[in-house]
Amino acid sequence: MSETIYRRMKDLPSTHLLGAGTAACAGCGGMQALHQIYDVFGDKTVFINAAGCMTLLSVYPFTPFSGSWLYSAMGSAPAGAQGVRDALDILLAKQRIPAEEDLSAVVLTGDGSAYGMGVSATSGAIDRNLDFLYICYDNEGYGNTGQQFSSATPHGAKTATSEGAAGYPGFKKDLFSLWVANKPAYVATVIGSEPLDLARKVEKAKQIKGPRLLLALAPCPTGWGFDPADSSAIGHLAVKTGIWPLKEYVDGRVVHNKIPRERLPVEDYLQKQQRFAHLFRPQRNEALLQEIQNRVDDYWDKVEPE
Ligand SMILES: Cc1ncc(C[n+]2csc(CCOP(=O)(O)OP(=O)(O)O)c2C)c(N)n1
Ligand code: SF4
Repeated sequence: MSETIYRRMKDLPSTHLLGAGTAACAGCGGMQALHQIYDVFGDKTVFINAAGCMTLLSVYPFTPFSGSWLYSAMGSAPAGAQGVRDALDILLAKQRIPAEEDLSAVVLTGDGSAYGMGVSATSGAIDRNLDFLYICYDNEGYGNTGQQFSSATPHGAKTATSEGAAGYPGFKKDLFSLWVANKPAYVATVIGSEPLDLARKVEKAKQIKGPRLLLALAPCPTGWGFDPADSSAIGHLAVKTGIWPLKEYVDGRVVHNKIPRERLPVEDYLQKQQRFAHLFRPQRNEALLQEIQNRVDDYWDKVEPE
């Protein structure tokens, strides 16, 4: 399996398979990841895209996708991928299309679908060992409808449906572990601000068959409250503070790809976003800040050095 074709930034493709001029917000971290994933994965794809920010990309008769695209309901994109896969397999078996015209079924959803409404359809697809790639751009809320909380919202964040001094009372669901528990073919976390790590993982996912997840943290200027120009900086801080571990599950084991030797304090990441402003003003919420830090520390304490 080729893992080393992306050694330096200049090895990355600059094909720009996803066209410009879309309706996405400036500085969208989800778009940043999607551009890069698409360029490495290639356009022999059918995107099955559940309702969310990215469904605004294709508005008939315009589309930025150079391959195919299909709209689905929020909870049913993996079921849609099954239909697409079956249709392609039937066409191939009947020799109605030649083998080189085969396409990959690629699910594209936000966290609202991936962590919540779509979990049942995802579970079924993994049980059936469906050959598909699932891309989740995780902006930690229902972004397209105004950033209501989702099962991916971090503890303490302000959302449209969780305001006040303590923010969201729940805890971000561990989708990575949820997938891993189902023993799929491949699972990886990525982020657009780490393009080499992302490209290596997409290349790996491309060469594997079966259910595969690319889980991309998607810094969202609109929903998180930061300047669009800071999107990559926020992404770097998510990794350097240990909030977003870069890891993959392949061949039955979880590997961390970048273990931050000296992690920055989580508040370096939190204080740059309006959704956490109530933790710092009018006075610091020391207990909640410490709780968030402790949770990150506990995570990394359990990670074996590679
Ligand atoms: C069953 C259902 N409920 C509500 C909606 C309205 N809706 C459209 S997009 C959206 C938000 C989706 O959130 P997420 O999956 O996180 O994607 P994002 O908007 O963040 O891209 C909602 C609630 C819908 N389309 N279908
Ligand atoms: S709301 Fe957030 S995730 Fe959606 S397009 Fe805008 S920046 Fe991207």
